[in-house]
Amino acid sequence: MTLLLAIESGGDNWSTERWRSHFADALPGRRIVVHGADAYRPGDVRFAAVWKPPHGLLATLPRLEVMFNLGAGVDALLADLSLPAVPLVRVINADLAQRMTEYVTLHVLLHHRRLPTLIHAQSLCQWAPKTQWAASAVRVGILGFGALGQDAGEVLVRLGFKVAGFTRSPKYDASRPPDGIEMFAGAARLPAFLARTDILVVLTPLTSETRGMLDRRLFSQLARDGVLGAPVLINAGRGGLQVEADILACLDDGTLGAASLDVFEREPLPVDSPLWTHPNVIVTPHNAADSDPASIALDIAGQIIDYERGGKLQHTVQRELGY
Ligand code: NDP
Ligand code: OXD
Repeated sequence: MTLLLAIESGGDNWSTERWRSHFADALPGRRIVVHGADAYRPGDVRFAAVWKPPHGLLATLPRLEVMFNLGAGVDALLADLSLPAVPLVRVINADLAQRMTEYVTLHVLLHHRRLPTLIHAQSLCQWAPKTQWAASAVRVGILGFGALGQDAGEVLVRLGFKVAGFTRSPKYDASRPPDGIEMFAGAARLPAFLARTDILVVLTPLTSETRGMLDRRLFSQLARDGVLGAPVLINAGRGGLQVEADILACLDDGTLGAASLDVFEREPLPVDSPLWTHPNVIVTPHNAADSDPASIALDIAGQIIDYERGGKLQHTVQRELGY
């Protein structure tokens, strides 16, 4: 079998040679070819491991059996309208969840503990203690309570926050929700979920349903009676979920108090975006949870070996839903 590796993206983490060497270790004796670097016959490729490959590339592989996306979100891949109709597997892995949980807890805690205000006071050499509330006084709502949201939710509960999770479809028996987490499901329950949320953590995929959902209409339904004074937005899902003009306007008129944004409508965030310099915004460059080549290559190798023995693929994407 030949596995084609096709990666087209910026950061150090996506160095093709780094990924190639982990795949070579995980699949000894198999042929691994890198798009753009190695010669290969398209008809030999049975598996492709990809991150934002050029549109049209996968359609040139007549014997392709499975596509493995090297991240959790498949929106960029599904935007390729020529994508072959073979199974698409995405990343669900403990390392990725751990990294996202670190990001989410870091940002929930820094807003809860008012760190931006304290750092600002330090820059002015001001000793300015601020009231610190108990975590139990703060209601965190995780919009998109999937593989990543659940992991973060468990840690936030352990830290003492009041946590709620929102899913598109009912996932949990109402009498047995995940430990300590209040569950909401379906569009009709979104207003109730938002109304009890002081810190909104967004971990939904980008689909035709979710595009642009983080707008003024949604922000104005968040709780107005929280101890933080105004609601906080943390978006580590996708930039296409958010309307940046609304975020800025809502920060300026107090509908939102602060935001931590890891993802943007355009990436890299253009240098002239007012988000860079807004005093109540923390910008991170889409690296809340990097894909780890060592563990992901091992997971994919395990799936390939199992699949060749007749096993069922895990974590396949429901293309009709877009995630
Ligand atoms: P999952 O598919 O496991 O979870 C997605 C959750 O979103 C599910 O609970 C799903 O509901 C819910 N959802 C889907 N559609 C809607 C909707 N229309 N309204 C409200 N909720 C909805 O994905 P993961 O947890 O693995 O990943 C989530 C996203 O995080 C990825 O799609 C990716 O975009 C982003 N990501 C960002 C990274 C970064 O570094 N910034 C790194 C990794 C991922 P249901 O349970 O009913 O299906
Ligand atoms: C992902 C990402 O979807 O890194 O995994 O954004």
